[in-house]
Amino acid sequence: MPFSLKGYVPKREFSSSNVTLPTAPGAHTTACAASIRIRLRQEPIERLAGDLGTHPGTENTVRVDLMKIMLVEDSAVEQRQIGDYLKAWNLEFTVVSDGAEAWSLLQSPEPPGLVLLDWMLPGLDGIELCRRIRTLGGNGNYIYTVMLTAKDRKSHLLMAMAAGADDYLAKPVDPSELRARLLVGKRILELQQSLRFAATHDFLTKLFNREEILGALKREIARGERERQPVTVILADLDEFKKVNDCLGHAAGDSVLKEVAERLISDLREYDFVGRYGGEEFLMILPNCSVGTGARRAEEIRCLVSNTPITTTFAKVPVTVSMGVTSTECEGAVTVESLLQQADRALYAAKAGGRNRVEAFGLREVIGIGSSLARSRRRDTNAAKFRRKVMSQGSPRRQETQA
Ligand code: GH3
Ligand code: MG
Ligand code: MG
Ligand code: MG
Repeated sequence: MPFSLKGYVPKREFSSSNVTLPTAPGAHTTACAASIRIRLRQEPIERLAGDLGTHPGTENTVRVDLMKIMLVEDSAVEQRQIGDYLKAWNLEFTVVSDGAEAWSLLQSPEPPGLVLLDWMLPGLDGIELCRRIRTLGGNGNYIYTVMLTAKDRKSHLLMAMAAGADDYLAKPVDPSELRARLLVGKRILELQQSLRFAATHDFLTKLFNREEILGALKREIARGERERQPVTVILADLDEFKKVNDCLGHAAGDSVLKEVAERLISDLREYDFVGRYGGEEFLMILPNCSVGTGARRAEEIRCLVSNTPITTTFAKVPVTVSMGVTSTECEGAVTVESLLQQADRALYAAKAGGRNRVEAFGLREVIGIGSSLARSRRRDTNAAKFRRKVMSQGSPRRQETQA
């Protein structure tokens, strides 16, 4: 996410503090009443020797802090012992001594990836907490749960697994066994994250896919309503893109799509969203942005896409884009469908008006892009001439045909 450069998952930062774990029985009561957050230098996981070390992260994503660990344990002795192991391995962790408090932290927007969970706890016990953890996951993040307990009968093991635990570790905790459990947890979390990324992102451009960008739009409309802030939507469509494929081949077309995606991302703010809406269509969402500002932003993006030709294996391809802009401020019921319909109509007007231009739904005069339209048309003519020239010279298909 939180890409969120929208389209990705945001990187989290943790507060840095040196926290002394409680040393005497009872001392933890105060120290752990609030969760203890520990950040161990700058490189929390990466410096772990080998096995628990780096995980690759997917291109264009920002890693979620998969191995941020929460230790839920009410015994000061166990807290210190397990805490010492985690510290020695340079892992980032939080200690909580009460089941109810752990539950409230687990429901936060950025919960830990892995929970080491004691069975017997004040407030909620570990089994109940485990059951509740399995009701979470609406945001797609899996929480890997390892139950820690002195109970060692097979029936206990079964009970923990049935409640939703992923693994089980007998107390007193042996460091090698703990490390082994963490390794498995890390592997499962990485796998889960890569599956989630694949399910929510476009394979080629690594932007949000259609379903995900529409989900983001729905959420942003609701947020805008709550906060009484406008949300602007930009629908962008590459001009005459079919010709790129026809003349230079599909691979060149793919390179163009990837580069355009990069250019779109580079011009957006951290809290904007961009996704691949269809073949050569992109949808951008600009929260807290009026339609006038949105149209000016679209114009900036249009220039960024068209100003420099895109280098592909076969040729440099001049690319232009047309855009339709609308916002929740515009007339009409504000729904995902109505906004998309308005953006689509504005985009259609941009295409009909000669391409390589921005049209805003119902606000053409107000946003004052009239002067840029003349420039757009001139550029469009130049770009079209250039494109024709490139296509006629650089086309591998044409060369194949001629041969
Ligand atoms: P217009 O200016 O009217 O939008 O013209 P256009 O050629 O861009 O539009 P049209 O809808 O005729 O063609 C869109 C093309 O986009 C056709 C399709 O082959 C191509 N396309 C869609 N998805 C991909 C893709 O993933 N890779 C490549 N290389 N081409 C794609
Ligand atoms: Mg206990
Ligand atoms: Mg299209
Ligand atoms: Mg097109």
